[in-house]
Amino acid sequence: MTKPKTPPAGAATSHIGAGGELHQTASAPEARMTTNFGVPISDHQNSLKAGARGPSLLEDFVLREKIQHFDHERIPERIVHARGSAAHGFFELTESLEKYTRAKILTEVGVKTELFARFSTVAGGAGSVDTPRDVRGFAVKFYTKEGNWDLVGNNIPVFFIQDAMKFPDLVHAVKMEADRGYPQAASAHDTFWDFIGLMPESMHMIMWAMSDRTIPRSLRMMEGFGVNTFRLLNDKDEATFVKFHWRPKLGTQSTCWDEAVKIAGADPDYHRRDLFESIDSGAFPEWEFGVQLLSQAEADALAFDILDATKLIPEELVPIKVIGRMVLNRNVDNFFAETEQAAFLPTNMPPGIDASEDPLLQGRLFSYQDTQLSRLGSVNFHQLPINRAKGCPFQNLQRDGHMQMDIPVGRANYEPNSLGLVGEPGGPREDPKGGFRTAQVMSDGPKVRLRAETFADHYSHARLFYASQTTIEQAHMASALVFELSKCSFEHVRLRILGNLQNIDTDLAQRVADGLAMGLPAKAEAAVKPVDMDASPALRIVGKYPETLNGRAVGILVTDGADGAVINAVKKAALAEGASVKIIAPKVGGVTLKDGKMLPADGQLAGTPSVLFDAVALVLSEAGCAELLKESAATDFVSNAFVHLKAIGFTSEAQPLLDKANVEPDAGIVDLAAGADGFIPPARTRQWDREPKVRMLA
Ligand code: HDD
Repeated sequence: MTKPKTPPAGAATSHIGAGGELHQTASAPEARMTTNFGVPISDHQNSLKAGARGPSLLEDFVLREKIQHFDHERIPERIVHARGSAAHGFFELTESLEKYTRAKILTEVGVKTELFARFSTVAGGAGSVDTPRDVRGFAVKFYTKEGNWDLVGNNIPVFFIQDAMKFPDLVHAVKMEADRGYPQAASAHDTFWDFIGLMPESMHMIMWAMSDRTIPRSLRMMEGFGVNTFRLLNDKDEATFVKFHWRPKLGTQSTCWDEAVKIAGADPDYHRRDLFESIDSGAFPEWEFGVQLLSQAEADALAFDILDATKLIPEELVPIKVIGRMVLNRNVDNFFAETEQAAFLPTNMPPGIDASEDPLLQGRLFSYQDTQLSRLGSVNFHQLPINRAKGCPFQNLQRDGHMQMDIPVGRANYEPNSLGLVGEPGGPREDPKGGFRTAQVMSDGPKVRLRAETFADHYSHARLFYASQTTIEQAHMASALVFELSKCSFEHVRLRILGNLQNIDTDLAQRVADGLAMGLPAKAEAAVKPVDMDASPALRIVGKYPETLNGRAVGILVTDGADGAVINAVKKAALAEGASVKIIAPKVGGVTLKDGKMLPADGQLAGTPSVLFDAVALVLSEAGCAELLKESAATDFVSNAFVHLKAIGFTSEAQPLLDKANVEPDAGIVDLAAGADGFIPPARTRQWDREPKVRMLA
């Protein structure tokens, strides 16, 4: 692929002047604009007309080619995960899994493998916002030496349904409603909760979906999971079950719900921008890569079925072995060519990795290849630069088709042949030893449409997840359920969910019922009586992420007459901890500081609200503060920072604004008179203790 070069200013100009005279400057061939077939274009401003004021001519192939290309610039968006952001990077193995697999990517320690990672929301369209309550896709394409490996996961380790047969129903239910075309990118509506209430197998995933995991602070601060159980196969074709995990170096961090809602308006591209800017600035996002490994006997000994994607294996039961890392270090050059055309296929597995019989995964093995055909329009989509195997050659005898981008050589396009192909006698042949082999799994049952008995327990894992959360997170889940169900207009839909919740936790069910001002219905009938599992603290977020300013954003609100020394001290201390810092002022041109110096602003107050930062400092002059008291954007800036549990540093001149915003003193409200140091520790995290004072949690 060639990158278009920007012609030097004035290199290729040609236009008809007002008096009809032709102005021209010749340009070098590599600088000039051409048609798609290389014909140099003399005028890119005006269409060909019969006279300066006459009709345009059909003969104008330059205009027609340009408009026609434009007319076809969009392709169908993904039916799910349409909204996504991506970047390039590498995977580096730190510990070999040689005993379990012959996949080179998992056995060659120290080798760096190129990769492409795409993160997405699920329900919204390609132009929807970044911060709805939604599961996030976490898809990684490794360009291995033995073909592409696509690990197409989510930021949640379980799924809503057990069998691929129900996937179209799930997606129809969550996306905008069929008759009215709304809501966009939201699960808070009747059809979703109607379906969920009728599908008790979804209850575990619902607990995750209602947790803060679905309102991530940043794509760089999300865990990732392969979700389905896969197999590793070693040289002797011995199989081991495996679950794949990604753990962000910055820890798993979330926004507050009210904050996420406001970010959607303030910066719909919040996550996309954050990913792009962090990579652009050299702060490369990084994840640890881990595996949970289980023999058949270990899997059989578990109280649940590892082929059921609504169940997780607590890491307290089977520890996660960290074996590598992923670093994203290069932004895409072209969003469409790379992020949009990237086609992930769970069937892309190198030798040594294999699928399991998980009936959800089995359906996925068909669906992705199929969807790419309608999305990308050709069986040759694997030849697009972003999808092409890069770590190794690809050669076979498949030929022709729409948009064949290569020129395959040779006379014989069949196998076996004895005419020679690709320079080798007989052409490419299968490799029984090194090629992909499937695990030899016994399968001799009758053909049936049945759900295994071992899939029947729909509540124990939901109980495990809820019971493992901190009280803060449990309260957020109850509030999220109240919010979502309050958007449902059918009482029977709400009641059915409440009945299901009773099988998870009676206190949770009661809190949600109270939040809806409804009575509690009877427990939903459970196919299998739920059991209590040992809590898994690893499933929490609060108290688990590292308290650090690394990767976080600090906003400093300033006015004319502010003290530059205080601003610099806050900025220096925050930057030293790895934060990004922005100056916000009433006007984007900046402010004149106390010492008369100009300080340019990075953002104007109304367009840069505090929801875009993790901690804020108010460095104001007395007169500046008096002006801000007349501006609701300033009061909102402060009161939102307070109710979103952020640290607020302030100079004494800002006190009237704090008072107007109803800010009450606590450990996160820091007077900067003593220097910036006191502001840094609370800025590293949220002030969870403040929450009960500012929010009526359900
Ligand atoms: Fe899927 C896209 C993840 C179940 C069918 N899925 C898609 C993407 C992710 C996932 C991350 C976006 C890839 C990208 O960035 O292009 N999907 C999952 C996970 C699942 C899951 C973790 C449960 C374990 N998916 C699932 C099922 C089916 C599909 C059961 C169908 C039987 N998924 C698709 C799809 C998509 C897709 C329709 C839409 C766009 C695409 O494939 O390329 O084929």
